[in-house]
Amino acid sequence: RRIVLATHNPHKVEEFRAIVAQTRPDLEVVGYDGPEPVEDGVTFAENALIKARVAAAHTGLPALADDSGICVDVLGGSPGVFSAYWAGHAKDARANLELLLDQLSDVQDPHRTASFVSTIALVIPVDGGPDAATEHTVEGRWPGRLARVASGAGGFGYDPVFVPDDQPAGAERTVGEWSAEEKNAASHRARAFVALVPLLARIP
Ligand code: ITT
Repeated sequence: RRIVLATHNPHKVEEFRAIVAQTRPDLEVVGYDGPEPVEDGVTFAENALIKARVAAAHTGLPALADDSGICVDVLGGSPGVFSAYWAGHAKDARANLELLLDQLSDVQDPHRTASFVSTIALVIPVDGGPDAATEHTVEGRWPGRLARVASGAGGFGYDPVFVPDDQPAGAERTVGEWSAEEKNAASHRARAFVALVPLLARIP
C-alpha cells in the first residue's frame, strides 16, 4: 500500500523511509513533487495539515506531512514554526544555526534547554468527494539543549547544535555526531511516528 509523504526536504524523506520500514514495512512511502503549499499556520499541526491536505488532494493517496522545528526555552519556544527561515528567507541551515548560537551566547547551562518537535499529519481521502478526508495529527518531542559550537556533519538543519538528553551520562554529542540509525531510533520524528502507528490502521 502506498502513502505519499508531503515534503520537499530530502532529509525528511530519508528519515521517514527508515522509520516506517521498522514498524510498517508493508507501506511504500512515495515522494511528492506537486505544488508546494503556503505554510501560513501558526502551529506545527496547522502547517502539517496544510501540507498533507494538498498532497492527498493532488494524489488521491493517504498523505503524511511533518512540520517540525527547534523550540528554545529561553526564547519562549522560538524559533518553533519559523525554524526553517530563522535567519531570513533563504532556508539557509548554516545561517539559521549560527544566528541561534549568537542569540544564546550569553546564556549559560542549565538554561540552554531546547526541544526538537515534530508534528505529523495524516490525511486519508475518503469516498464522497474530492474534499472529503479524515485528518489526524500527532506530536513527538525530543528534549535536550544547545551546544556552544556546531559539530558533526550528520543529519540536517539544527542537528550540529542539538545535544539530546538521552545519551550516556557525561556524553555531549550533538545529533550531527550521531549515526542516522541512532537518530532515527530516538528523534522527535521517531517519537511522533510511534504515536502515529495506531492511526495508520485506519487507512482502508
Ligand atoms: P517541508 O516543509 O517541505 O517538509 P522544511 O525543511 O521546510 O520541509 P519545515 O517547514 O517543517 O520543513 O521546517 C523544519 C525546519 O526545522 C527544518 O528546516 C530544520 O531547520 C528544523 N528541523 C526540523 N527537524 C529537524 C531535525 O530532525 N534536525 C535538525 N533540524 C530540524
